[in-house]
Amino acid sequence: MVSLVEWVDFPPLGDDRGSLVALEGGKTVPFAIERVYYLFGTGRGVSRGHHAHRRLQQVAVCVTGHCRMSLDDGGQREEVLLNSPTRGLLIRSMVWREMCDFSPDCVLLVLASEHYDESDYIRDYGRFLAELGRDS
Ligand code: T46
Repeated sequence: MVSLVEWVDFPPLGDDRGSLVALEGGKTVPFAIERVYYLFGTGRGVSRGHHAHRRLQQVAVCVTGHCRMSLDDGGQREEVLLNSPTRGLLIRSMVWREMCDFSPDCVLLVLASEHYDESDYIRDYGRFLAELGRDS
């Protein structure tokens, strides 16, 4: 079975002054970037996400701290730890995602292939399975 976990590596361009990572749409990021947002200040014990996107593709990079993300394509579920500013997680369309275990300093940067569109969200797991053609 093909893994849902696809990492995108961002080589650090630092020197003795410190580190720098460049994120370029269509190059280091495998789509044109239409939107950037970040999650921060997530409280202890809070779980976020709990949805899928019909079309949207994203790359999530934990630039500070750490959190966990689970990915579910309706057939398998995998969980990863996001804890590196030089490695992003590619989240394809029609993948259910949940995030938890945010460290207090976690800043999760997300690069998105489309502008914000609430109609692209599937926020009900049964509906997600139905749109995949699977029984809940
Ligand atoms: C995702 C995970 C990783 C906007 O108005 N514009 C935006 O670009 C975004 C992303 C959200 N919003 C609004 C919608 C909600 O009223 O901000 C509020 C919080 O969004 P949401 O509850 O969807 O947040 P998360 O953390 O559950 O999910 C977010 C992204 O929405 C989602 O696409 O994949 O982060």
